Amino acid sequence: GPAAPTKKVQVDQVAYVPGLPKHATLVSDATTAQTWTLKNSAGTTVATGRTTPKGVDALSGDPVHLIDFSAYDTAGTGYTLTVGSDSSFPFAISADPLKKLRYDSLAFFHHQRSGIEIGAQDVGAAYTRPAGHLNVAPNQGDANVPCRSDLNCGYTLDVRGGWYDAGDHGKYVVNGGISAWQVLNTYERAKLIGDAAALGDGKLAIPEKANGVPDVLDEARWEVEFLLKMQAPDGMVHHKIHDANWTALPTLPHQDAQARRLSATSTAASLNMAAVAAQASRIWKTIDPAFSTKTLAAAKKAYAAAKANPNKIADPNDSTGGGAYSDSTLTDEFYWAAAEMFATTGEASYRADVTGSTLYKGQSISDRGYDWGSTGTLGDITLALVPNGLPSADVAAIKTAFVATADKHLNQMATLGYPAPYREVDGSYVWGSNGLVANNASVLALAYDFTGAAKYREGVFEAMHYLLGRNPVSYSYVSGYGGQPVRNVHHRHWANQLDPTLPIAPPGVLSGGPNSGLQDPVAERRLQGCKPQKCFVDHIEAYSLNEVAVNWNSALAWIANWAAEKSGS
Ligand code: 9MR
Repeated sequence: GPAAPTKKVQVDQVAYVPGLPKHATLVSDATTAQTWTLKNSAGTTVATGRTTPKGVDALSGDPVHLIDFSAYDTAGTGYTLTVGSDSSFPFAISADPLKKLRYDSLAFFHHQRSGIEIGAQDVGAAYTRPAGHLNVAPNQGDANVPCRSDLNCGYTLDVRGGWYDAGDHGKYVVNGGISAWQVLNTYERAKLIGDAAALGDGKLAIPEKANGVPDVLDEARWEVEFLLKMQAPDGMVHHKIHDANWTALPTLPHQDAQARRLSATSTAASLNMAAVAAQASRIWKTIDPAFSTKTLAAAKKAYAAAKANPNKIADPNDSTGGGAYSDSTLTDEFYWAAAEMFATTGEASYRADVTGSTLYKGQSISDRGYDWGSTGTLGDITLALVPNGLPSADVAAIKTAFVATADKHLNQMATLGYPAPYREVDGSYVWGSNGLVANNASVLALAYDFTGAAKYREGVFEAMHYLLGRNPVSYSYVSGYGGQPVRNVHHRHWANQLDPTLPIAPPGVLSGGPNSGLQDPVAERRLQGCKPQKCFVDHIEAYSLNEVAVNWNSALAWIANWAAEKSGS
């Protein structure tokens, strides 16, 4: 069966931030309050208090008590919380780990780069590897990739570069696009209303670290350039490129011997690329005017092509050798692309597409959250942050929708033993639940940005605590962080569980997290009957709940950067 939770006192195994609330969870059948003890690294008791019994928790099935040690606020490391003979993992009271995580979470993307050597000077000896998919044997490479044989598209494309999506070797426009967008939005938000100095040049260990351009932009550009290459001669954008069959585990990118193929173009991919390229155009406007012009031209062409082909849906069964990433509802992609085109150009036609959308004024924001198939909220984030010519009442309505959704999250979190701002309407957790937790935390963060109300900031940190160990499986879902971090994420290079000469994931990588769908053989075998937040096992073959992916790490990077900014820098 699933590994039993290792702890009865569940804490953020990394850090609580001085000046902010500090909550933990006790698993106990006791119906009366219990005494908790906070000890420092010397084992000396520094605070005590009583738990609040909360009964059986809906998302974990655990009988839980709340521990509130907010009143203790002395910075330090090596604290533990104890109830009876049960102790928590140690943790810090400090902002320092978050200030490190903001960069480690962004460093993930460099590891995922295709088409370039990952150098030891940037990533260390354990993670260095040759460039992948540059047509160097045995790679067949991405330099001149034909379409799948059933498509007869009559051309090949040079689609070298970009980021590998996840633990696999596929490159998928709709998921790569939202990830690049979110990394870019981390910067754009900081530049407009936050602390952009923390995201300057020289902050990441990447080849471009001394080129005078913020590293976070250099990293995202690696993906944006790839997205542009996926554009077909008619302006539509190919949905994805991947191997004919799934590569074995482990296989490093340069060892992949399989044929690579473009899947058909899709309306979703075209709109996604248009949105990200338009966003890139305004961000690089003064940094690199030629790139800004190039991205806007590609965006306009893709947007026009999508309007002319409004219902070209990616094949939902095209999942041999790569994920399908198929989505049949495109209202949100149209809205997001229109919002980015309008925010960048101010042109009337894009404005009409924004204001004429059924999603206008915050209608796409929901407490389920946003992801690769539900992108309207990305447009709303842009319209709420980037100055534009829309009526101020309409922009206010968008902000109000963020705040109303944040209130729903807080209401739900107040009922939970392990508060996380996410659940499906049926109470389940889906593939990539941690990504949804992090994205919903960004909605709480924006509600704080828009209102300044402390409860929303608190909600963001509660979500972070869930991801970093205050959860019913006692894992920190971020590699390298905490007393029991995930080690065996599904990845074809970080496959130490299968080959001890290979590394575990580097620090700062987010596991997809619990998935009650049990969609892989390990999950099916080991997790039958699990409660949603407990449907997790740290096993490399459990790809439906322990893979890593660019969209989940971009969500982590967004909230880690926000949280670091709000922890005092
Ligand atoms: O994140 C994707 C999730 O929403 C889907 O339910 C799942 C099955 O289609 O696919 C996930 O994405 C995977 C993709 O298909 C292939 N690369 C790895 C991705 C993360 O597991």
